[in-house]
This record gives sequence, structure tokens and C-alpha cells, in this order.
Amino acid sequence: MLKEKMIEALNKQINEEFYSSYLYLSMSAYFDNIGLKGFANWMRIQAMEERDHAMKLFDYLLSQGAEVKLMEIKEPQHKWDGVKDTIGEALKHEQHITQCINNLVDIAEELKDRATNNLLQWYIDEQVEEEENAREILDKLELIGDSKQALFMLDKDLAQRVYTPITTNE
Ligand code: OFO
Repeated sequence: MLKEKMIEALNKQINEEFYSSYLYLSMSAYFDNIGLKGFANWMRIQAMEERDHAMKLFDYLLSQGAEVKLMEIKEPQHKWDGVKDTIGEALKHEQHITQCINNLVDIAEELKDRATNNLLQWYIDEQVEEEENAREILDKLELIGDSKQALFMLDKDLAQRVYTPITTNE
């Protein structure tokens, strides 16, 4: 049975994940509006993955007979200062989420909650990937500099990303 402190913290994380989804959907719309359909596609899929991250926690709470408390999702930013700024903000956001997951692990350890700790290991691995993905795009943007042609090529590349749903018991 989950302890109240853990339930509360996991509910907060559900909200963080839904906010991540909202933020990336907003970034997707921004990219679409400035003509970068590939970046828009990449961010839209990112938003879908964030929803999956939220649902994995949602399903875990329900499987433990715990109460799910959905909270208000704060309004994300709508505009950024170009491509590099947007991806830089996405990376910063992922670093914040990594910190949130680390804090959750601390709580699970404090409560000797092995089942939750086990679930959170999936998120730890996922965060390594999430930060790496954003950093990789940012590095490419650094290399590209002011080349419109190279940006167009990267946009084409990001258009290839496809959504793969996670299974909730993965
Ligand atoms: Fe859910 O990993 Fe990004 O925020």
C-alpha cells in the first residue's frame, strides 16, 4: 500500500508530465507557425510521449488502489526567440523534470517503498534519453549556425520522427 506522502508526490508528477505535454504542444504550434514542420512534428510527438509518462503514473496509482488527483495545468509560453531558444528551453525543462524524478526517488527511498522506486527507475532511464535528445538537436543547431539550408535539412530529418506508444507495464 502506498503512503500518503508518496501518493501526493506522484500526483504532483502527473501534473508535471501533463504540463510537459502542454509545453511541447505549444512549442510544436510555434514551430509550425514559423514554417518548420519537421520541428513541429518532433515536438508534437514529444508532447504525446509526455502524456504517456503521465498516464503511466496515473495507471500505477490506480493499480495500487490510490487516489488520482488531477490538478490544474499551468499555461505554457506561446512564443520563443527562434529555434535555438526553443530547444534550449526544452532542454532546461527536461533538466527540471530529471530533478523532479530524483526527488521522487529520494521520497521512495525514505519511505522504503521498493515498488515505486522500481517504477521510478524507468523514469530515470527515460530522463537520460530525454536530455540527450534535446542536447543533440541543440548541438546540431550550434554547428548549423546561420545556414538556412542546413536548418532545412535538419527540419527534414526531424519530420521523420514517428510516435511509438509506451506500454504502461513496460
Ligand atoms: Fe516526461 O520526460 Fe520529458 O518532461
